[in-house]
Amino acid sequence: MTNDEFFMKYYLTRIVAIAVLLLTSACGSSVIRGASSHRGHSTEQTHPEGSSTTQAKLTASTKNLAQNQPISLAIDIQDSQGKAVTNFDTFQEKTMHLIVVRDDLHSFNHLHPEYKGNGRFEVNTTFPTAGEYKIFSDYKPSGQKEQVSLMTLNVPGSVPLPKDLENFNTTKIFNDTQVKLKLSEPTPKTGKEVTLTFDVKQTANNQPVKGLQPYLGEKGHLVILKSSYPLSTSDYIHAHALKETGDGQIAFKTTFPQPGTYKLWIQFNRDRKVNTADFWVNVL
Ligand SMILES: [Cu+2]
Repeated sequence: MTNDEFFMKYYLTRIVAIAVLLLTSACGSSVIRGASSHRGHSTEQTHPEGSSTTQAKLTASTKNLAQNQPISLAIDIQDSQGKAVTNFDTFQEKTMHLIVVRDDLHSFNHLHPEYKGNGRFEVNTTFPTAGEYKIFSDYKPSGQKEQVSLMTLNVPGSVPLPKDLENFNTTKIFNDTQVKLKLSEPTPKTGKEVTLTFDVKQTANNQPVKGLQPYLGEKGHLVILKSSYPLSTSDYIHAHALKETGDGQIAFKTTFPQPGTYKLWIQFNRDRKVNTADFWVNVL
């Protein structure tokens, strides 16, 4: 088989797979239902999917998804009977936090869909590469606990090879900012609380960055996902920053629910620009 033939066959396989997907989803539209469950990994394991109280329904503005193509996503939050959930509490300054990752955790996006009423949220975005994306929507129906619903969206096309192999560097440098991760335990253990401290310094003089501005009401935001296939809501941890930390320090306490490899994305606001640094951590 020549290269051209190989790629033609590859694309045809993809197209057929997507056609099947569209045909099997309701009414031929790209609507995918996501199961939901209470946030928090500890309750997660004791509550099977069946105990969901709300669900998220995803509708993409086009059936012809492609990488780097602007797309609008609508997310409808419904109760277990399919009736719209209409009232939401704000937390961390937003009514919904949307974490979009490619299933291999190579791509990360944190969005805030706008509430349009009648249970519907909308957001515009693009998907940087082809692949299977998992969308975690984090929201709080009024008077209820924070909920996490999971949706899936497939973006067809050829998947590029990773630019570099994942590394476990504890220092990340971008432009004039350096972020160093320190763990209270060199190798965290399942079920044992660990403190994660991120030191944010200026690359030029190695001095702590002073006066980090709040990002969504906190000094920083941390999303943690366990590398799994398929990803599920039990792999998702949204940690809250500790209040009392020094200049350029953002700290979190968390507990890893299972052994495995986790990816961490720390987001913070330096000079009105949100920076994202990612790290991998092994948990025994
Ligand atoms: Cu958010």
